[in-house]
Amino acid sequence: MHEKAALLIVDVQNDFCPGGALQITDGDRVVKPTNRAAQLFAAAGLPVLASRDWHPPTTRHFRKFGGVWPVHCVQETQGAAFHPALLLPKGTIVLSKGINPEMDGYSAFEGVTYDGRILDELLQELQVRELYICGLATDYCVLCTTREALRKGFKVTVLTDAVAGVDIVPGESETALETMEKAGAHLTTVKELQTGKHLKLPEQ
Ligand code: VGL
Repeated sequence: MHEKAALLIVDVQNDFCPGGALQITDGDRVVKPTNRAAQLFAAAGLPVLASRDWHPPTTRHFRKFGGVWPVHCVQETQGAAFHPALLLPKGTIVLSKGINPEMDGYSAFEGVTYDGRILDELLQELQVRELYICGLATDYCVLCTTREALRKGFKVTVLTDAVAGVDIVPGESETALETMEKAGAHLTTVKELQTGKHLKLPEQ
């Protein structure tokens, strides 16, 4: 069976970008390379998936209810919307996560589609065994998603020029990339993807 790759864009949302409730200093830097990666995957006929943090107003994830984070990415708010310059190709599968008020929802594998489907099931159906991961934040959701994908046996490549981190402690994003690499993830860049050496068109 032909096993194919998919692009998984993690949480490129307003609240994680400059001006947002949990802003990453240069979070919006990922938008352009992410758009380029999405275009490449779409042109190759490969699936593009995009997760979004999608919290209820009351969740233990937020500081005021016992968690560590300021209120961010509350369902249906502007802060939870994808960055306005993010271009998701037609057919992009959106996964909403962090819906359970008892859980942080860091990993995209906790996400569900509009019609309630989960990532595991979708990837199996799409015959995807390889994930290219980019987005926000390197040291939280990208890290957790990557680790979970590796645990589940996916081949994982992280696009290092299309990720940015919270870095509450300076250097955490760098450490997160090292952790991902040690756990078995490959690191490359969108720039490198554009050379065409990585993506093969799916077999017809
Ligand atoms: C994230 C911190 C809190 C992320 C989400 O998307 O990486 N980080 N909630």
